[in-house]
Amino acid sequence: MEGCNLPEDALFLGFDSSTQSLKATVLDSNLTIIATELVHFDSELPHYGTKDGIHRDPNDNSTIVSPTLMWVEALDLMLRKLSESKMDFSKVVAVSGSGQQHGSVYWKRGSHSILSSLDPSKCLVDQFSGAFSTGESPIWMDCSTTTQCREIEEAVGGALELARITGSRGYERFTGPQIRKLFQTRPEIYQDTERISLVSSFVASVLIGAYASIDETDGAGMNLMDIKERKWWKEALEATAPNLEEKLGKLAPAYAVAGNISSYFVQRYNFSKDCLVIQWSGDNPNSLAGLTLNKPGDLAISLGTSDTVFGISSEPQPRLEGHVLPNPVDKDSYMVMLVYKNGSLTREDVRNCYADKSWETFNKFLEQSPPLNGGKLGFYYKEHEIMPPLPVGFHRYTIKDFLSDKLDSLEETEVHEFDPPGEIRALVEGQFLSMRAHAERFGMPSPPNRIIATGGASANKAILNVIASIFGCDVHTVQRPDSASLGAALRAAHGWICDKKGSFIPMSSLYMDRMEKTSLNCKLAVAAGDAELVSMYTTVMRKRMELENRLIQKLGRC
Ligand code: ADP
Ligand code: XUL
Repeated sequence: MEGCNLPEDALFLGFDSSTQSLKATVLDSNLTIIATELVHFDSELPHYGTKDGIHRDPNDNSTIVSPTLMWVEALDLMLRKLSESKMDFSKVVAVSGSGQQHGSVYWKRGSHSILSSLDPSKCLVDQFSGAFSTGESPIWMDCSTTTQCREIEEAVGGALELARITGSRGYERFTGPQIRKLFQTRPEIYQDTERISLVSSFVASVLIGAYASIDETDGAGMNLMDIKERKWWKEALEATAPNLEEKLGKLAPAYAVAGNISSYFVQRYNFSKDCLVIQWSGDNPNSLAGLTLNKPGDLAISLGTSDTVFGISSEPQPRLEGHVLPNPVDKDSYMVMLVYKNGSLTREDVRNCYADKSWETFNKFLEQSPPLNGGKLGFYYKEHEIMPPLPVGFHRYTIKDFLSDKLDSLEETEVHEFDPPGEIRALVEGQFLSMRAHAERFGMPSPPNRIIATGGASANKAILNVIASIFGCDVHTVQRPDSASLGAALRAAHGWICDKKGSFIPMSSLYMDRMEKTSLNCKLAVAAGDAELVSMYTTVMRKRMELENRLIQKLGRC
């Protein structure tokens, strides 16, 4: 296979519209990062009143939304910031992007004409204020749709059948159950909606000035798509809401062209009218691309607002736990993924309580406390957890004879609190013991060939050390922790080259033979932990799973 050259002067722009911020990465034709930028929602757009990018319903903490217009205004601000930093938009030949998965946008009837007639003398936010049938987009942190999940599962023949066809059982944050809830509780809004976008296809729509398709990878996060056929699954559509297919539009591969950038951006920011917008996709799929994950034994761990673990598989078996999605940069293989809702915000919460609100103190405590924590184990759920499904609550135990192999004689004592170093270690070890146990149960390799860590918390070496000790493999990192916007920029280049060649070409042909010279190159951050310690962690992991099962039996789903 030959490598592919990109035009010498070309730039590729990738965005990531995530929970807490909008980020951008610009790659040149050598796949070197030449610029990055960030818009932080809470601090830079304070008039939306978000905390961590979201609004929680004060009367019902399972309902979580974000203001749709905030994402539009963030794009205004991002483009302004990039242009003030002398970004030459005329050199951008392709743009793509990443969106937090599952979140949905409801376009009001008639809004296609707003999209197609934007006035370049005005900012975007003023022009979109009347475009949505509801201005609040449900996002991935919402867990208010348990009833709808069970209804959809039952209608299609059970949870396992839904998982077998769509890649996942019914999950509260998935877009299908969210749409069903809207249809059931606010039918007038559902009727007044002409199009439903995901966060990813929403921003792509703004960029092309028309409704962009949902891509076949992010589409798998909806409980509506047949992952093998890469088409909407009629039974699931019917079980969700009436006339849904017409509101969703067609699906498209992630590497396809969504359209040319609209004249609004050509006139206002001097983009070339030939600049292509490549389909946007979800943040985890974009990270998979940005981390250049292509071997089945490689595992990625993303430590952003959510913690996720994902890898590649050629013949995955969807189960009641975890998710299977089509690989965004390959036509035949799949992406397998586990998702934790209690990621960075829970680490921040525990840090604020026990480590003076400082990562430095947090790391000092982590390093001060011994590996295995003397048998102190913790479950920290600041949010309703997905993996496993457990409600908000902190549970701490000390385990007697924690290194003995006997599970049936597990003796635990529930305690109110540990000392601060013990709290920090129980939190971090607990998160990664759970990740390893669930990844193994899902059939992910054990030990992995290597782990590539990304996301905000992957900048923390003390956390990476714990990962290497628990999983027993090397941990690598990329140049910048934002692999989602990097992956989007890389996918922009990939989509552009597929379009020029007139057919799909493997993504790796963009960087083969020159990986080390690009910004995609991973570096070893921490070498695999000591084998004896890994085996002791295996024992403790089994005990933790036993405790987790007991908690599920006692407390049930969220
Ligand atoms: P998202 O893309 O989901 O919005 P990011 O990947 O940008 O999130 O990660 C943001 C999170 O990174 C913050 O909530 C913060 O807790 C975490 N973070 C940043 N620096 C550190 C650090 N040194 N140690 C641990 N966590 C960190
Ligand atoms: C994936 C998920 C989260 C969001 C966060 O299923 O819910 O990782 O994509 O942005």
